[in-house]
Amino acid sequence: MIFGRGQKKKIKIVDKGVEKWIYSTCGYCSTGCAIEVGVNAEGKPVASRGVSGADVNRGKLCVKGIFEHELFESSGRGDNPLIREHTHEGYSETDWDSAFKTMAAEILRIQKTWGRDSFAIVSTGQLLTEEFYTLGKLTRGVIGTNNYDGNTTLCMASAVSGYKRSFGSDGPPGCYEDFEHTDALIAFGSNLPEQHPIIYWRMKEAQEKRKFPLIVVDPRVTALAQSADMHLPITPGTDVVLLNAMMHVILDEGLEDRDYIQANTNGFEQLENEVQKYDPVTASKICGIDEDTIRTVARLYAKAGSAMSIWTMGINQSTHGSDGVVGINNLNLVTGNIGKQGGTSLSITGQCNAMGTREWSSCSGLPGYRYLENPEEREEIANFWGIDSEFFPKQRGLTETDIFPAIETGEIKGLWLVATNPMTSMANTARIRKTLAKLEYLVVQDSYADVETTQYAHLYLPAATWAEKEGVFTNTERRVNIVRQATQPHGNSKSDLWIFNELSKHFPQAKKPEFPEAPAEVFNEMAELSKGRLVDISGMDHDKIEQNRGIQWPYTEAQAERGEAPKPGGKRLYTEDGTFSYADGRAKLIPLPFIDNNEVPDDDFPYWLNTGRVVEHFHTRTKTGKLGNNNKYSPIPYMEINPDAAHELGIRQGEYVRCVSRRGDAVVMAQLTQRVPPNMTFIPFHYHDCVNRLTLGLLDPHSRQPAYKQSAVRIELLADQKAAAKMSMKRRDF
Ligand SMILES: Nc1nc2c(c(=O)[nH]1)N[C@H]1C(S)=C(S)[C@@H](COP(=O)(O)OP(=O)(O)OC[C@H]3O[C@@H](n4cnc5c(=O)[nH]c(N)nc54)[C@H](O)[C@@H]3O)O[C@H]1N2
Ligand SMILES: Nc1nc2c(c(=O)[nH]1)N[C@H]1C(S)=C(S)[C@@H](COP(=O)(O)OP(=O)(O)OC[C@H]3O[C@@H](n4cnc5c(=O)[nH]c(N)nc54)[C@H](O)[C@@H]3O)O[C@H]1N2
Ligand code: SF4
Ligand SMILES: [Mo]
Repeated sequence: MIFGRGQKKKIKIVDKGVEKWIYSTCGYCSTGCAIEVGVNAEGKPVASRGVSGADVNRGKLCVKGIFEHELFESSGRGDNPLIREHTHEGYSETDWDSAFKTMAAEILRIQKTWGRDSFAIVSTGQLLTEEFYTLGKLTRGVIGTNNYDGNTTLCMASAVSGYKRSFGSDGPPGCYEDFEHTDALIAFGSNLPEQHPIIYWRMKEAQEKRKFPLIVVDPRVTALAQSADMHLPITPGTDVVLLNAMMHVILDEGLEDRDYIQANTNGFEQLENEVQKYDPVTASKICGIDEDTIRTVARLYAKAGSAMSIWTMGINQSTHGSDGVVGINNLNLVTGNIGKQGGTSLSITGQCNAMGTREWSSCSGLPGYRYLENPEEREEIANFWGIDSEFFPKQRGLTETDIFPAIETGEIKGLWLVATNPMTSMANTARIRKTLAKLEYLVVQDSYADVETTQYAHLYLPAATWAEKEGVFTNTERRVNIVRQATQPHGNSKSDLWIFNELSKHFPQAKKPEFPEAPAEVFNEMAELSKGRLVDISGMDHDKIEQNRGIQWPYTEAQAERGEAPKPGGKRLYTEDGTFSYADGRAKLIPLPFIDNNEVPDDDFPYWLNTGRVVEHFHTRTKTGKLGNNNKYSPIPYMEINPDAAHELGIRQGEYVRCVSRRGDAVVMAQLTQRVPPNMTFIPFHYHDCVNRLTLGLLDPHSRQPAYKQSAVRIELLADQKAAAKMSMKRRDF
């Protein structure tokens, strides 16, 4: 039978028996999509759907969000706390109370023997904000170690550092609505269609209406680069040079915004002197972008009515990460593109709550963007928590990337990992493995018992995840949105908030902060502490957040009392002259001399190793690796290699190769593609025992973030393809 258009067989949507939809916010990336979890008559989550009235995603979800309800009962989840005395022994199950008793006793023993800072804590960007705030309170107010950081050092540290250096405070100034007003957009090292698919959709919708030019700076022909008006395949690690050269052109041709510079910035002359050295001809030899293109892009950006820059890990994960961010801020300050519609410097965040940890976890300071270095701010928090301010350290301790070397040197003896998996996500994992094995005591608190780090743990604490609990996330555009509990925690796992609260009871201090149990109460504490701060959330509470489908900060108590409804979107920072966070209200223009200090390809290791992500997987695959609908796209480790390079090496599509760096080797399947140039390979970092065996991870001097995207490797075809295939298929594991 021939079907005409009108006679097409109707697609039947399977009735999943949803009885109730529960409001939540996606727990993967920082886009912050509002999502509803459908539960059936037995209370079991059976579906996910986007929330149409939410400004962020307007009903849409990507391939991760749409299957998110499946993760609650995915394999490998932790049921009960597990304990053992030595890491070569098997685990036995224990009850929560015994787990807390031994954990507190071990922390106290280590601190008594080796000093307060010898026990370190490393957390994440994936807890709820109330949990971050409570962990911060426990760490800063009770346990008292200064070696406390999060995986955000692997992710957003350069953005934080760059914002602080330029504007005097962290806090991305723009919002998604800027796409609807901008006249030019540059994306630096950001692959929106795969990593933030719904931000991409928002951007694309806006671009289709107004046809503003999109310029993509990325050494790879990413999905975003494919749809760009101009693609600048930059030499890895040299964005600062491109930015300096663009400013050279802008100043040389008098295209800068003098009025804005005079009213809002310091340091113009120093910047001008530095960028004079970066004429496009000289710069093109370093950054690989030809001089005419540099000039064209600079003119286009400066002449646009409003222009915006976005960036992600291509900038942050570099030895010039913080400088790259400052360079982007310089460009936007010089062209008057901060705090105006469509004119901004917008860091696209990574994890669902990387913003929440920056604002409230006290990792690098104290709650609400307060500094440990500031005596009044120490006093304020100590009074609020009812403790002695002398208990606080007077400056920030080690970052995650410095905590691991401090374990090697014996300075740190105990470690508590909360929702992060450094055995797969840190650079040079062979070294991380040895480091973890050296610890006297390791606690792993994770939603999955089979996460690689438990191999080295003395105690494993099973945590509830995402919509098994309640609290808020902050997304890329500073929007606070709520996760409501849709289902009970798996097995005997508990919310991270409950775990922190219970553990606090096992410390003996007389003077201790209070630890409220209900997430809404914890939120109210943060709201109180936010009054008058940049991150003012004092007009919000849990119910109001849900009613509005998320609220962007700042939203103050005064606004709420005046009955001013939160705007649906479009909120910006620094919209008026002289409102930057430095004492004089001005932003800093900072000169950025470039020193080439990366590992670069040579005769022995002739290819750039670039690393990153793919749309269907999230990070170390503890979640997406277990979900058939996500894992089936890319179940085994692979590399992108240019067909010309593959031809030279005698490698055909689908063959297995060994990739070797100065640190180690990894076996991957070759995918031939023009996405990478002939001198580069790209390997997603989602797989255990794979690309991070190879990476060097040199650190940015300001942010301590690793340069995951710049190492050198050689590539060898494996002689025994059958054995490699067998080994690789075994690794499909989940
Ligand atoms: N599907 C999915 N989405 C995610 C995540 C995930 O794991 N999976 N993770 C989330 C998190 S935590 C993060 S941080 C974000 C990351 O989001 P993105 O940063 O967009 O993703 P990456 O693939 O890490 O890197 C982006 C690009 O940087 C480019 N790059 C490499 N070196 C350079 C350079 O020197 N200069 C420039 N300009 N570009 C360079 C790479 O070629 C790559 O295409 O994604 C978030 N969203
Ligand atoms: N080569 C290379 N390496 C990279 C990167 C790269 O681009 N290239 N990117 C870096 C970046 S940007 C990032 S953000 C890091 C990410 O690195 P990781 O943080 O190590 O990666 P995840 O797999 O997200 O680890 C989160 C862990 O938390 C657990 N978890 C999830 N939800 C919860 C919860 O509610 N409670 C608890 N307690 N546990 C939970 C998960 O099961 C998982 O084990 O990787 C970095 N590593
Ligand atoms: S774009 Fe990000 S927040 Fe939205 S559904 Fe996908 S993973 Fe979740
Ligand atoms: Mo990240």
